[in-house]
Amino acid sequence: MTQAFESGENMRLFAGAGQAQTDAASQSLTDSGSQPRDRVVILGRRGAGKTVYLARLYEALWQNREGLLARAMDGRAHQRFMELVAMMEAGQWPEATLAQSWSNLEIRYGARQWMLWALDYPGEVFRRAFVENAQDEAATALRTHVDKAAAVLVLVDPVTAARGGVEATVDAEFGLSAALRRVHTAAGSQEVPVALVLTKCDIALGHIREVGTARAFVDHHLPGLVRDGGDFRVFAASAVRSRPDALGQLRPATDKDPLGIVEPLQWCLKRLARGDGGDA
Ligand SMILES: Nc1nc2c(ncn2[C@@H]2O[C@H](COP(=O)(O)OP(=O)(O)OP(=O)(O)O)[C@@H](O)[C@H]2O)c(=O)[nH]1
Ligand SMILES: [Mg+2]
Repeated sequence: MTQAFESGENMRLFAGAGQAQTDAASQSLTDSGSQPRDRVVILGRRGAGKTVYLARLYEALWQNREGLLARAMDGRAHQRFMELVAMMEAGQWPEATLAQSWSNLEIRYGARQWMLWALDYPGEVFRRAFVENAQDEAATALRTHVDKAAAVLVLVDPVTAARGGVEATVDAEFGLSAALRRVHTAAGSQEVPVALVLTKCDIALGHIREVGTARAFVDHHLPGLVRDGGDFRVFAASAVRSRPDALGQLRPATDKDPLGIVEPLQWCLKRLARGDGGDA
């Protein structure tokens, strides 16, 4: 089951692509002097869709979709992802995440192999780390992982971005731009690819179409993030489709494949593999 956050484990928690483990073709991620940058960090406020996205991403990678293959190093992590997927197959959404958990994944992409630490954490930790600058252990750990990010996946719920209240906007603009500024400042001249993923596009497409493209949506609704967050590539994804039940409640419908969930990671890994700053 979930390997929950415990004191002292915080350095190992966050989604990270670690250094190559196996052969000469394996890719060591980049290193910026004293601060090794060896992980892919997933950022997202409360309810952004982190848990659903990670579970469906793992499922897709386990099935070797889009040329990327993943295998959890620990069977309990594999089981946890599969339980989340099964829960959605049964029409239930996961509960809001209460404890941080991590899963060490072996990722194979072409001839390269990475270790990726898939991390799931409660969205409140994101707020404490980057809006409130809190000094508690979990918030400090998240900032530490951000300082070691070789690549970042930022998950944003477009419905909340378009219609959310002040707290959601503060998280999305102030919090995310603070996190990305921190990434780029710590990285110095080193490029850290950042993929911003608009989640839940099965229900959010209307909000995006109102503005035009996914990039235009971000420009329009999150101008503070665009101004202060540095360069990022925008993606749109639907980790799971949904349909209303008899009471009109949206339920997960897993009979259709997810859309666009592998591409952001694939893009980051291509950028890291090329290491030349060019487009993938
Ligand atoms: N339609 C649709 N709804 C989604 C999708 N992903 C997430 N949701 C909805 O968003 C809710 C929150 O998703 P989670 O993955 O639990 O969000 P989280 O970022 O892990 O949230 P915290 O753990 O509270 O930080 C889910 O319960 C669903 O109602 C999606 O791809 N499509
Ligand atoms: Mg969660």
